[in-house]
Amino acid sequence: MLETLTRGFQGARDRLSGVRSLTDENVGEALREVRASLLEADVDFAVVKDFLARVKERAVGEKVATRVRDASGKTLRATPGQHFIKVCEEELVALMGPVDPELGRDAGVTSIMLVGLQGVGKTTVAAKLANHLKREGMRPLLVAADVQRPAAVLQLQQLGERIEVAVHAGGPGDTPPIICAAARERAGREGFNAVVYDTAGRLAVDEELMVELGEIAERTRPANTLLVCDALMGRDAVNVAGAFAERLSLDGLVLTKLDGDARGGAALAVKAVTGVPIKFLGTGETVDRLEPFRPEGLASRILGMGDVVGLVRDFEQVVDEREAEADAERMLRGNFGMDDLLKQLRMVQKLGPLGDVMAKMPGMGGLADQVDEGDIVRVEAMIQSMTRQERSKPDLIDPSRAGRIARGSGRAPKDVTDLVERFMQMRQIMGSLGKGGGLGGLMGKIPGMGQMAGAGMPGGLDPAAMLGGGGARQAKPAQLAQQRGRARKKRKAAKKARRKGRRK
Ligand SMILES: Nc1nc2c(ncn2[C@@H]2O[C@H](COP(=O)(O)OP(=O)(O)OP(=O)(O)O)[C@@H](O)[C@H]2O)c(=O)[nH]1
Ligand SMILES: [Mg+2]
Repeated sequence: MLETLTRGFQGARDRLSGVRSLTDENVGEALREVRASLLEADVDFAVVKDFLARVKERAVGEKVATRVRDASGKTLRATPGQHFIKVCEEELVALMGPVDPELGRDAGVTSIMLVGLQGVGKTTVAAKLANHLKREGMRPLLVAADVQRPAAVLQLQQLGERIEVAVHAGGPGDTPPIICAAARERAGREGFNAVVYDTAGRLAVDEELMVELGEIAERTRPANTLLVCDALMGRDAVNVAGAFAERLSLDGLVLTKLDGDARGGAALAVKAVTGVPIKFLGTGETVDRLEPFRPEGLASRILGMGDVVGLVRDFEQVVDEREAEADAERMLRGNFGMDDLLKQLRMVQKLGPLGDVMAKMPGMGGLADQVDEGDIVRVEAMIQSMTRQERSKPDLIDPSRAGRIARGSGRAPKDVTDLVERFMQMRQIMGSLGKGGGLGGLMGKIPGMGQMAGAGMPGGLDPAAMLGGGGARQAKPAQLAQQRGRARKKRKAAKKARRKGRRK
């Protein structure tokens, strides 16, 4: 998902690594990489041109604050490359946002009409949205308003059964506007407080479809009209959105099949060109693969820095919120042991396919396909072979203890020392992040990121590294070297920090 774009921005960042200042020339060169990837991702040409011009102007023109003091008075340093990425991030967010994440309501009812071309995923999105609303405690009704395709009603009914949501279908000969009007009345009568209308698709924007949709809209007055487009449409999504917006008042867009397309350029351009904001992303075939769209999240994923906030939200779905918050606070104070790590890893396992989780972790996008569940199992085995004392104070683990732990878990002693070393780095990084004022402080920093980048994290937090290097086992040599380099840098930084700490 969005790999093409990520590659471009990472290439740009690599080009700027080590430069002393941002100049017309080096920024221009870096932006050539970005430009190529934007065009390859099928982003609208005018949008690309505009975006690059803005980034260049700001990156070169703005006075760069390379040193800032954080709340605790520690001086943080940002490199020109980090400043460049921060500008890119802010411009990406500006390009895709702002987005009002709330769905509209009318007289207490959240009604949503889904429109779009054939096969883009309307019916799937209808079920996903109903599922989403149900989770939020609402009582949704799905409406099968597609009489074009014979199997369409059955498809929605099957989905409805799976998520245990009622489906309203018409009788023989009923037209879609009649079906929808009847469904609206039924919702009022039977106390449904959300209604999702799944309409028929056409191969192209045609008059017949527009008339039908206009009539449905008139009779049901949906509080939200959402256009569904798939990522495979590329730049066409922008044209289609324009055509629909001429006839219907669109409140937003749902961009589907982001999992199936590396380009995803539509995500960047559609708001800028049509003014229609993206509201949701579809990232898979199953009903749980729907994400409220947050420009910040997508921007940081595009930049290869993961989606920390999205990840935190996923966590919230599987863990007790208050406990998680307390854990996070404690971890951000640099106060956590191996048991906490184990708990986090188990939570990660609960979140779903590891690759999906990794894709959202900072600095992890590129490794998403390469970490397997076995890595967690191996780390788990090592932690379980530690004594309680060793778990809470991993500093105790000397070579002889490491040998014992290795024997107990069937790993090599080096695996154990690596784990401990990485753990110490992670704890230190967490500690320095937390200094900004607990979890709220961390979250506040994510969109701006400058301070986070300055907090001694060349590639962001790197949970792959926590997986005992296992994440890199199947990585390509170049990636491996890059990762090792990064890990080395981090180790050095951690050592330095430890020395400094001792001196105090
Ligand atoms: N990989 C992936 N597949 C998706 C996603 N959303 C929908 N699909 C698949 O796309 C195909 C078409 O989805 P539908 O929901 O039937 O599309 P539709 O717009 O209702 O199609 P029509 O009613 O024929 O116009 C199905 O095979 C879905 O499983 C997604 O986010 N990711
Ligand atoms: Mg359909």
